[in-house]
Amino acid sequence: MTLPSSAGALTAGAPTHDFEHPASQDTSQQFSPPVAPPARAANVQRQDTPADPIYDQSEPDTVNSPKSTNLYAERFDLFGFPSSLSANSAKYGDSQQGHSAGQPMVSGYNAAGAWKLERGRSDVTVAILDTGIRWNDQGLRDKIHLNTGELPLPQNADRSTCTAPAGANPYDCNGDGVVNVEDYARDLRVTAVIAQGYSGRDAPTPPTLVTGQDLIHAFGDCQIDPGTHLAVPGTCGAGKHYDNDHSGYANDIAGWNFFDNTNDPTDRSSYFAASNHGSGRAGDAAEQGNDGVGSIGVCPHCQVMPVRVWDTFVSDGNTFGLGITYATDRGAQVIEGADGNLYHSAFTERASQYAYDHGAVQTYSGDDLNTANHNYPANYGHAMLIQGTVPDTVGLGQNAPPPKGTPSPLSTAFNAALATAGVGTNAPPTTYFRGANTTQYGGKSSISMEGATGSINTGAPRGEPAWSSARPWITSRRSPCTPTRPGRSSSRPPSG
Ligand SMILES: [Ca+2]
Ligand SMILES: [Ca+2]
Ligand SMILES: [Ca+2]
Repeated sequence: MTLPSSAGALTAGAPTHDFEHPASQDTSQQFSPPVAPPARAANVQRQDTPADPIYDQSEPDTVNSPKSTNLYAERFDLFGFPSSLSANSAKYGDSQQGHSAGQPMVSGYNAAGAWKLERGRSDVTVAILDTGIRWNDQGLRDKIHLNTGELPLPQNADRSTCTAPAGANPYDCNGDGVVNVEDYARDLRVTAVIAQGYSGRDAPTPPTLVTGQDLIHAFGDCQIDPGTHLAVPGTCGAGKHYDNDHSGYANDIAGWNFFDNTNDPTDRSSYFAASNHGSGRAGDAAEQGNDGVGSIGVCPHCQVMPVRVWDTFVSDGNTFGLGITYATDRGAQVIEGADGNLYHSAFTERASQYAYDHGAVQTYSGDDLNTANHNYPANYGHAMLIQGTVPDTVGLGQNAPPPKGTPSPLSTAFNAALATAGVGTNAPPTTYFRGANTTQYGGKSSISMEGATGSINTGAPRGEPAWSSARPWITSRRSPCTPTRPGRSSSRPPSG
């Protein structure tokens, strides 16, 4: 398999292995917890760990900073090994599991093991059917899947059409093997929109960086010549709309907004608890990894297609179904909904069948908040229904000080004493398998895994089929036939 060049190439003088080029390809679960240096865990997953501060900040051998003393401050849900903060308190007790009885419980679902083999590809797209996307999210800004059928070829700073390297996608202006917003970084049509500014812009840091929202504002009214892939003069900014790729949705450059019926799926919610819900789940799946910032998604090289199906996480069923058909027709290999609706819709069931028939993996949240409701479309036959389980001590204990707080001499000394003693500020879990929903719901559950809510858990496993989709034996399942298009008008009403 050839990784995109953005995956990072080893350079002369650099170590011979790193997160992107792991020394080991052993994907198996590990039962040795991390240990404080200079000792070294007998655990390949503690080699070539990603440089994301939050990932393993509470383990004694982390190479990241800042450090924490609280299990719940790190991403132990991604571990395929026991956290050092639970290795002595949480052990497998089921004698039926002879291979692991008496061993420390593995704290996560082994994404760390999977990364030894696969970290994903930019041509694998996860559709996020949720509240939308924050365009300026540092870990997602350049991970948004772009519909090149609705975009003109990028230009150089002198307004000439950019020529991609031979053999590359013609939209890959910077030749890095990935088509994303960075290919428009020197395009004056885009930089002018950024410089002029517009209402509602999700400005990144620094604000001169290009976002998917900027491309929508620069090219969201353009007619694209299907032969030259250039914008037809006089069309951009004229307030008209063109369905250039005949998808049934006009100027759908970066996903679609079914709630407002526009081409701008900016993340918004009228319900405070759903604020940025879609962006959070997108991060769970595909947040940039090994970049020294924040956390890491399960499939860190995959892209996301934002599909805004509602403004909170309990949606209209038929609108959700429209999102499923859209994502399928746009070629998403994985369709995710960490949300859902409360009624059966024949249309949405057919939409779920349609996605299945075209080879798309569907992961939907089955229920949430320690409840036993039966969400749709998770109930349908081809969906992976995702639930959450939580450790028995979740919420008990916190950092001293909190991770973003200012350390005092007393708190620093307290944390140092705890670290020396090998304990954390959280109450030690005795099990990771306290059933939030598994004992209440029965046998429909496809995946029950650590995570405070079904929503969070649906965000994470959608990354897993994504990196699986990057493997040829999964990709080969995809139907070669051209899907039929939904019967939609080729024009959309103007936004706002
Ligand atoms: Ca590129
Ligand atoms: Ca279109
Ligand atoms: Ca990161």
